[in-house]
Amino acid sequence: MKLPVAFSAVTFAFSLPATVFAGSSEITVEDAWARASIGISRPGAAYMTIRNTGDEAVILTGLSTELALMPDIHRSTTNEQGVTSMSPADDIEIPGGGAVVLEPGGLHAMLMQLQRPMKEGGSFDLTLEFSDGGKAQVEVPILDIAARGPED
Ligand SMILES: [Cu+2]
Repeated sequence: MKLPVAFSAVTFAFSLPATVFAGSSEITVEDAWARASIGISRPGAAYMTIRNTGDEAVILTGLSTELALMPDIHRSTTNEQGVTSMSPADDIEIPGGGAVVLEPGGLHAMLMQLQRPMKEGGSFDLTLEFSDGGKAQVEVPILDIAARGPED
């Protein structure tokens, strides 16, 4: 499923194709999804594929959303003992012609300090910020609490 993204807050009210011009490169966001939350005491997470169809690398530097006061990009890792932990990821480079996948067990958009529960069937807007000043806004559908991947 491709979701619409838009270049800036000025234009996001319009329905645009799933392409954003982040400086010299073209970024598309595909297959965004999130799980429903039980409440707001635990952080939520969102997943997606960020594709760079341009020639030059673009660096994802941050996130913003009205849903959470502290959104951040995290990376989960599992050590040799099988213990999984996560920590803030450094800037994420999306190479020209490449893609970065945010998925359970790996990179994810961590949504800390939720402002409201994430209810199945709802959605929220998430803005990706890039090093060249470009922004991509994606509407993230909220799937059921046990979802493992995006809907077709
Ligand atoms: Cu996390």
